[in-house]
Amino acid sequence: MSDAERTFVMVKPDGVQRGLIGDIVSRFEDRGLKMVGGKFMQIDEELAHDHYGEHEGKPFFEGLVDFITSGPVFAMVWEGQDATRQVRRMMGETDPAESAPGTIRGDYGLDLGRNVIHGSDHEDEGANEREIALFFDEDELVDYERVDETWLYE
Ligand code: IDP
Repeated sequence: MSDAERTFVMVKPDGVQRGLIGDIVSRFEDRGLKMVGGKFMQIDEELAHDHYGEHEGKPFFEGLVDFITSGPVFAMVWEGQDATRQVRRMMGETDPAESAPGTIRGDYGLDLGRNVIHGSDHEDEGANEREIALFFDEDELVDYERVDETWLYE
């Protein structure tokens, strides 16, 4: 495999409440990505501010923090070739209304403030590693081989 990398993904509170965890995990599994970390958890104010710090001061920031701390999330780390960019492609655009059918946000959302899923931004160098470190300790990530790996990569 070339370009193997890890990326941070999270089913947001709306996705958890709507029972979409299983479907979202299946999509990444079916694609051939490998889950190497997973944590069902509640985000507190401090973590919300750390995670979304780049948006502090924007008009939607307080609403975003309220939303992301409003209920449990399912935080994950997925590994695979070009994982960060491929997850973003599978997610669709930030606004579900602009997301193509077939993408996660395009299939499950209509509103910008309820877009079901977060994935590290592939255009922000190092965002994946930063976000993984924010949510997971190193010993919570598991190294293993999937049985189909030789059939997924040339
Ligand atoms: P991303 O989640 O696609 O990476 P970002 O621009 O990093 O998009 O924004 C983070 C999150 O903030 C979005 O997923 C969305 O939930 C929320 N958000 C972004 N822009 C707006 C807005 O204009 N109104 C309300 N919520 C927004």
